[in-house]
Amino acid sequence: MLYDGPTTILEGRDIASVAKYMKSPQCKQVFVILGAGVSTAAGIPDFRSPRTRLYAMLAKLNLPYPRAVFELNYFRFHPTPFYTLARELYPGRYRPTLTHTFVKLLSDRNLLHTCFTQNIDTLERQAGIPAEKLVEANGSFASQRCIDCKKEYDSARMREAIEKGEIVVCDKESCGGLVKPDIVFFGESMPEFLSQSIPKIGSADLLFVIGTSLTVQPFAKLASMAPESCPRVLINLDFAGDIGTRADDVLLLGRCDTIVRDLCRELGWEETLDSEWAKT
Ligand code: CNA
Repeated sequence: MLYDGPTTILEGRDIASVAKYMKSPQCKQVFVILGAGVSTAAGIPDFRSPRTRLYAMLAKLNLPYPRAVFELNYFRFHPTPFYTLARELYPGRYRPTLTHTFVKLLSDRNLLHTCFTQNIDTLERQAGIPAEKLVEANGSFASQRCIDCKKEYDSARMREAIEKGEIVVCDKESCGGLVKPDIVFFGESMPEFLSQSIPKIGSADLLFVIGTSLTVQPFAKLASMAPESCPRVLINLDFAGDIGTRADDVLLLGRCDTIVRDLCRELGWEETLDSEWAKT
């Protein structure tokens, strides 16, 4: 049930009230949760849109079911679908969006505590969000290793092979295991740093949830771990999770780049947003 009573911390549930709160001394630790929706404007579709090129490409790869592309047991015997996807999403082909740049501005203004991302496209890094404030919960293409002996593989050689469409095999003598980017597959445990970072959200003064359906764990529960005293702002095309049920939840439904621009205008950051984005 959406809450429609009075707010307790914000003056109202709108962009101007969020901006005013962000400029107040109460707002010191901002947390951000990102999902596939922040990268759609960069040209990387979320996996929910059947009319996209990525979806069509996956359909042509004869997967028994779409999520098989991220399953270790399937990969072990059929690495081509994942390698094809990796070639499509490999860092360097896409440019960060205004929304990624907004998170970088939060960091530049010493407001950002942690940005949790579910994305594997590394656009947060490309936007300049510092590594120590970034939790790439599903891993990334920034490193890779053998699925059997776990030996790391050289990044430049990996990039070259992926570009050529070649499957990479471990270079340790007599191993021969397949090399896989450090993306978390179904059935693999979440990185340890993720479980260490999750409780920190209990100290949030403000939470932005952007471009995610909040349907995949642990993200589905992460937003509800923010304290009641923390305004939560959802910037998304649709409703997500339980955001909207608390007094200081703000629902900003629409395209994230448009909403982020409106918020930056209200904050007096719009020019910097554009100049920082131009550098990406
Ligand atoms: P999702 O479940 O596909 O949800 C995406 C959400 O974003 C939906 O609610 C959309 O309505 C919303 N959305 C799409 N475009 C916009 C936009 N321009 N502005 C605002 N909202 C928008 O994706 P989640 O991230 O919630 O699901 C988690 C999966 C998807 C993770 O495991 C990811 O690894 C995986 N994924 C990642 C990428 C990537 O790295 N860019 C791409 C596709 C899927």
